[in-house]
Amino acid sequence: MKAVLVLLVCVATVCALDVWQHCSARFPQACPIQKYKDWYSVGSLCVKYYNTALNYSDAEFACRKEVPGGHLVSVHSNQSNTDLLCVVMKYNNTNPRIWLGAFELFRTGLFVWTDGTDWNYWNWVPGQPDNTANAEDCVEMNWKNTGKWNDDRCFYKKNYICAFKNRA
Ligand SMILES: [Ca+2]
Ligand SMILES: [Ca+2]
Repeated sequence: MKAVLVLLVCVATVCALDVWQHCSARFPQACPIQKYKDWYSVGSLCVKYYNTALNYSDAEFACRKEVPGGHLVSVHSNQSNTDLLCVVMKYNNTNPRIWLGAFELFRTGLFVWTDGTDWNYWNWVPGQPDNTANAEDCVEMNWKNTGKWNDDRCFYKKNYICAFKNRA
């Protein structure tokens, strides 16, 4: 069991044993709202992983249709970032790249969340965001370093995590 779990978190470039330890000791709890027990509680959000590759805007609109108040997930702490990584590794350790809810606002160099929450936390891969070819405006996790973020082309299709504000 331990070997399997280690393997799960070693698929990205960096083998993050600390993530394995964190995830096995403290995997996110089920969302406390009865109707969404198959979602997970991460920070003030309930979240769910979707194993369907969509471009960024299709993924955002899929989340809006999925649940009232739904958006691509926003991240506001190291704890939540690691919790999301645990969810990704549980559901798809071979292809962990996912869309987050962040995008660059009209080439201002400023990033915003689709759920309207404050941009008060980030976890970039060193050297990112690099806006390669002046064409990268949407933010993914797990491109190169486990749990870290990268700006990428919005039309690329990636799996994603939806979230809504947990009011329970
Ligand atoms: Ca950009
Ligand atoms: Ca980039």
